[in-house]
Amino acid sequence: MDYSPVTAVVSVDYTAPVTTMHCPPPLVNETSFTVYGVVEDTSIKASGSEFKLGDAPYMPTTAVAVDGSFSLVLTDLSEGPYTLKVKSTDNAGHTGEEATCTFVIDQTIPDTEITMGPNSPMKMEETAGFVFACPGETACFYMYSFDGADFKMVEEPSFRCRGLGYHKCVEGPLNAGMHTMMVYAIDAAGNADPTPAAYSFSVFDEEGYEEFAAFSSFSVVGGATPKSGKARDPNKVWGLAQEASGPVDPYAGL
Ligand SMILES: [Ca+2]
Ligand SMILES: [Ca+2]
Repeated sequence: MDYSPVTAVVSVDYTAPVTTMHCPPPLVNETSFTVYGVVEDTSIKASGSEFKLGDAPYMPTTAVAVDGSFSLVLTDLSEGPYTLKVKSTDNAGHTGEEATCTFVIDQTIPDTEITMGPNSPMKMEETAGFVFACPGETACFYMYSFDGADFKMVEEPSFRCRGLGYHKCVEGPLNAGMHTMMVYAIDAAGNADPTPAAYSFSVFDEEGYEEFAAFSSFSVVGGATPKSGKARDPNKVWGLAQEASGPVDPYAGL
Protein backbone atom coordinates (compact mmCIF):
# COMPACT_ATOMS: atom_id res chain seq x y z
CA MET A 1 0.00 0.00 0.00
CA ASP A 2 1.17 3.47 -0.65
CA TYR A 3 0.14 5.78 2.13
CA SER A 4 2.00 8.79 0.88
CA PRO A 5 -0.28 11.79 0.61
CA VAL A 6 -1.89 12.60 -2.69
CA THR A 7 -1.46 16.17 -3.78
CA ALA A 8 -4.06 17.60 -6.12
CA VAL A 9 -3.50 21.01 -7.65
CA VAL A 10 -6.84 22.77 -7.76
CA SER A 11 -6.82 26.19 -9.26
CA VAL A 12 -9.79 28.15 -8.06
CA ASP A 13 -10.81 31.04 -10.27
CA TYR A 14 -12.63 33.82 -8.45
CA THR A 15 -11.94 36.56 -10.98
CA ALA A 16 -13.75 37.64 -14.10
CA PRO A 17 -11.71 37.72 -17.31
CA VAL A 18 -10.34 41.04 -18.50
CA THR A 19 -10.70 41.64 -22.22
CA THR A 20 -8.60 44.17 -24.12
CA MET A 21 -8.92 45.07 -27.80
CA HIS A 22 -6.45 46.66 -30.16
CA CYS A 23 -8.97 49.12 -31.56
CA PRO A 24 -8.79 50.37 -35.15
CA PRO A 25 -7.95 54.07 -35.57
CA PRO A 26 -10.84 56.50 -35.03
CA LEU A 27 -11.19 56.99 -38.79
CA VAL A 28 -10.84 54.05 -41.15
CA ASN A 29 -11.08 53.97 -44.94
CA GLU A 30 -11.44 50.20 -45.26
CA THR A 31 -14.71 48.29 -45.04
CA SER A 32 -13.26 44.90 -44.09
CA PHE A 33 -10.58 44.35 -41.49
CA THR A 34 -9.53 42.22 -38.53
CA VAL A 35 -9.57 43.39 -34.94
CA TYR A 36 -7.29 41.65 -32.45
CA GLY A 37 -7.80 41.26 -28.74
CA VAL A 38 -6.54 39.45 -25.68
CA VAL A 39 -8.17 37.89 -22.61
CA GLU A 40 -6.39 37.79 -19.26
CA ASP A 41 -7.66 35.24 -16.77
CA THR A 42 -6.61 32.19 -14.78
CA SER A 43 -9.06 29.89 -16.57
CA ILE A 44 -9.45 31.13 -20.10
CA LYS A 45 -12.29 29.54 -22.01
CA ALA A 46 -11.47 28.92 -25.64
CA SER A 47 -15.02 29.61 -26.80
CA GLY A 48 -15.61 32.29 -24.21
CA SER A 49 -15.29 35.51 -26.21
CA GLU A 50 -18.06 37.13 -28.22
CA PHE A 51 -18.38 40.39 -30.10
CA LYS A 52 -21.22 42.60 -31.22
CA LEU A 53 -21.25 45.45 -33.68
CA GLY A 54 -23.82 48.14 -32.92
CA ASP A 55 -27.18 46.58 -32.13
CA ALA A 56 -26.40 43.27 -33.82
CA PRO A 57 -26.51 40.11 -31.67
CA TYR A 58 -23.35 38.73 -30.09
CA MET A 59 -21.24 36.51 -32.33
CA PRO A 60 -18.31 34.30 -31.38
CA THR A 61 -14.79 35.56 -31.98
CA THR A 62 -12.11 33.15 -33.11
CA ALA A 63 -11.22 30.60 -30.42
CA VAL A 64 -9.27 32.20 -27.63
CA ALA A 65 -5.73 30.84 -27.68
CA VAL A 66 -3.89 29.60 -24.61
CA ASP A 67 -2.10 32.93 -24.40
CA GLY A 68 -5.48 34.72 -24.42
CA SER A 69 -5.29 36.12 -27.94
CA PHE A 70 -8.26 36.13 -30.29
CA SER A 71 -9.44 38.03 -33.33
CA LEU A 72 -12.62 38.90 -35.16
CA VAL A 73 -13.20 39.82 -38.77
CA LEU A 74 -15.48 42.65 -39.84
CA THR A 75 -16.53 42.56 -43.49
CA ASP A 76 -18.39 44.74 -45.96
CA LEU A 77 -19.22 47.53 -43.55
CA SER A 78 -20.76 50.69 -44.91
CA GLU A 79 -19.63 54.23 -44.17
CA GLY A 80 -20.55 55.61 -40.79
CA PRO A 81 -19.88 55.37 -37.05
CA TYR A 82 -19.54 52.02 -35.28
CA THR A 83 -19.33 50.70 -31.77
CA LEU A 84 -17.69 47.29 -31.35
CA LYS A 85 -17.99 45.44 -28.05
CA VAL A 86 -16.33 42.22 -26.90
CA LYS A 87 -17.08 40.29 -23.72
CA SER A 88 -15.41 37.14 -22.38
CA THR A 89 -16.55 34.36 -20.07
CA ASP A 90 -14.12 32.06 -18.27
CA ASN A 91 -14.30 28.35 -17.44
CA ALA A 92 -15.62 29.21 -13.97
CA GLY A 93 -18.60 31.02 -15.50
CA HIS A 94 -17.53 34.58 -14.76
CA THR A 95 -18.20 37.12 -17.43
CA GLY A 96 -15.95 40.16 -17.45
CA GLU A 97 -16.65 43.72 -18.51
CA GLU A 98 -17.08 44.51 -22.17
CA ALA A 99 -14.21 46.05 -24.07
CA THR A 100 -15.36 48.75 -26.48
CA CYS A 101 -13.97 50.29 -29.65
CA THR A 102 -15.55 53.17 -31.51
CA PHE A 103 -14.55 54.13 -35.02
CA VAL A 104 -15.90 55.77 -38.16
CA ILE A 105 -15.57 54.36 -41.64
CA ASP A 106 -14.93 57.21 -44.09
CA GLN A 107 -14.43 56.38 -47.75
CA THR A 108 -15.49 59.78 -49.02
CA ILE A 109 -12.70 61.52 -50.89
CA PRO A 110 -12.01 65.03 -49.61
CA ASP A 111 -12.59 67.96 -51.93
CA THR A 112 -9.64 70.31 -51.68
CA GLU A 113 -10.18 74.04 -51.73
CA ILE A 114 -7.81 76.98 -51.81
CA THR A 115 -9.92 79.47 -49.89
CA MET A 116 -7.39 82.27 -50.00
CA GLY A 117 -4.33 83.06 -52.08
CA PRO A 118 -2.01 85.98 -52.79
CA ASN A 119 -2.99 89.11 -54.64
CA SER A 120 -2.48 88.97 -58.37
CA PRO A 121 -0.40 90.69 -59.44
CA MET A 122 1.82 90.88 -56.42
CA LYS A 123 5.29 92.34 -55.97
CA MET A 124 8.10 89.85 -56.12
CA GLU A 125 9.44 90.48 -52.63
CA GLU A 126 6.10 89.75 -51.01
CA THR A 127 5.19 86.49 -49.32
CA ALA A 128 2.51 84.50 -51.08
CA GLY A 129 0.14 83.08 -48.51
CA PHE A 130 -2.50 80.41 -49.13
CA VAL A 131 -5.23 78.92 -47.02
CA PHE A 132 -6.32 75.36 -47.77
CA ALA A 133 -9.51 73.68 -46.69
CA CYS A 134 -11.31 70.34 -46.96
CA PRO A 135 -14.96 71.09 -46.18
CA GLY A 136 -16.93 68.35 -44.49
CA GLU A 137 -13.90 66.46 -43.19
CA THR A 138 -12.84 66.13 -39.57
CA ALA A 139 -9.25 67.00 -40.43
CA CYS A 140 -6.93 66.85 -43.42
CA PHE A 141 -3.33 67.21 -44.22
CA TYR A 142 -2.20 68.72 -47.48
CA MET A 143 0.23 67.90 -50.23
CA TYR A 144 1.30 70.86 -52.34
CA SER A 145 3.30 71.51 -55.46
CA PHE A 146 4.53 75.03 -56.19
CA ASP A 147 5.37 75.72 -59.84
CA GLY A 148 5.34 72.07 -60.79
CA ALA A 149 7.77 70.77 -58.17
CA ASP A 150 7.19 67.38 -56.58
CA PHE A 151 4.30 67.27 -54.15
CA LYS A 152 5.39 67.76 -50.55
CA MET A 153 3.48 67.76 -47.31
CA VAL A 154 2.62 71.16 -45.93
CA GLU A 155 4.75 71.77 -42.91
CA GLU A 156 4.47 74.38 -40.21
CA PRO A 157 3.41 77.66 -41.78
CA SER A 158 5.75 80.60 -41.55
CA PHE A 159 5.17 83.11 -38.79
CA ARG A 160 4.21 85.89 -41.13
CA CYS A 161 1.36 83.90 -42.57
CA ARG A 162 0.10 82.34 -39.40
CA GLY A 163 -3.56 82.80 -38.79
CA LEU A 164 -6.87 81.06 -39.08
CA GLY A 165 -7.10 78.11 -41.41
CA TYR A 166 -4.42 75.88 -42.78
CA HIS A 167 -1.72 78.05 -44.30
CA LYS A 168 1.10 77.50 -46.71
CA CYS A 169 3.40 80.42 -47.35
CA VAL A 170 5.92 80.97 -50.11
CA GLU A 171 8.47 83.57 -49.11
CA GLY A 172 9.69 86.10 -51.65
CA PRO A 173 11.50 87.04 -53.70
CA LEU A 174 9.61 85.14 -56.36
CA ASN A 175 10.55 85.34 -60.00
CA ALA A 176 8.52 87.74 -62.09
CA GLY A 177 5.90 85.91 -64.09
CA MET A 178 3.13 83.44 -63.48
CA HIS A 179 3.23 81.05 -60.52
CA THR A 180 0.90 78.21 -59.66
CA MET A 181 0.14 76.48 -56.38
CA MET A 182 -1.46 73.05 -56.57
CA VAL A 183 -2.68 71.21 -53.49
CA TYR A 184 -4.65 68.15 -52.59
CA ALA A 185 -6.04 67.07 -49.24
CA ILE A 186 -5.76 63.69 -47.55
CA ASP A 187 -8.44 63.21 -44.92
CA ALA A 188 -7.93 61.68 -41.49
CA ALA A 189 -9.03 58.27 -42.76
CA GLY A 190 -6.38 58.40 -45.49
CA ASN A 191 -8.57 59.21 -48.51
CA ALA A 192 -6.73 61.44 -50.99
CA ASP A 193 -8.36 63.96 -53.34
CA PRO A 194 -7.37 62.82 -56.88
CA THR A 195 -8.02 66.29 -58.34
CA PRO A 196 -5.82 68.94 -56.76
CA ALA A 197 -7.01 72.51 -56.46
CA ALA A 198 -4.86 75.05 -58.28
CA TYR A 199 -4.24 78.76 -57.84
CA SER A 200 -2.30 80.84 -60.33
CA PHE A 201 -1.07 84.37 -59.83
CA SER A 202 1.33 86.78 -61.44
CA VAL A 203 4.36 88.44 -59.89
CA PHE A 204 5.91 91.69 -61.06
CA ASP A 205 9.13 93.35 -60.14
CA GLU A 206 8.87 96.96 -58.91
CA GLU A 207 9.07 98.49 -62.37
CA GLY A 208 6.68 96.05 -63.93
CA TYR A 209 4.26 96.52 -61.12
CA GLU A 210 4.25 100.30 -61.62
CA GLU A 211 3.69 99.86 -65.34
CA PHE A 212 0.90 97.46 -64.72
CA ALA A 213 -0.69 99.83 -62.27
CA ALA A 214 -0.34 102.74 -64.70
CA PHE A 215 -1.65 101.06 -67.81
CA SER A 216 -3.97 98.38 -66.59
CA SER A 217 -7.62 99.00 -66.19
CA PHE A 218 -7.68 96.16 -63.69
CA SER A 219 -7.38 96.70 -60.01
CA VAL A 220 -5.31 94.36 -57.90
CA VAL A 221 -7.37 91.35 -57.07
CA GLY A 222 -7.63 90.15 -53.51
CA GLY A 223 -6.91 86.57 -52.76
CA ALA A 224 -10.25 85.07 -51.79
CA THR A 225 -11.31 83.27 -54.92
CA PRO A 226 -14.00 80.82 -55.84
CA LYS A 227 -12.86 77.26 -56.16
CA SER A 228 -14.33 76.86 -59.62
CA GLY A 229 -12.37 79.71 -61.12
CA LYS A 230 -15.31 80.39 -63.40
CA ALA A 231 -15.85 83.84 -61.97
CA ARG A 232 -12.58 85.05 -63.43
CA ASP A 233 -11.05 85.08 -66.85
CA PRO A 234 -7.96 82.85 -66.89
CA ASN A 235 -6.48 84.93 -69.71
CA LYS A 236 -6.14 87.91 -67.46
CA VAL A 237 -3.70 88.23 -64.62
CA TRP A 238 -6.25 87.66 -61.95
CA GLY A 239 -5.75 85.27 -59.08
CA LEU A 240 -7.40 82.09 -60.20
CA ALA A 241 -8.40 79.06 -58.24
CA GLN A 242 -9.66 76.02 -60.05
CA GLU A 243 -9.55 72.27 -60.06
CA ALA A 244 -6.68 70.91 -62.06
CA SER A 245 -7.51 68.25 -64.60
CA GLY A 246 -6.29 64.71 -64.74
CA PRO A 247 -5.41 62.17 -62.11
CA VAL A 248 -2.44 62.83 -59.89
CA ASP A 249 -0.70 60.13 -57.93
CA PRO A 250 -1.97 60.98 -54.45
CA TYR A 251 0.98 59.36 -52.76
CA ALA A 252 3.74 60.83 -54.90
CA GLY A 253 6.29 62.42 -52.63
CA LEU A 254 4.99 60.78 -49.47
CA1 LIG B 1 -11.59 34.09 -14.07
CA1 LIG C 1 -13.54 61.73 -46.05
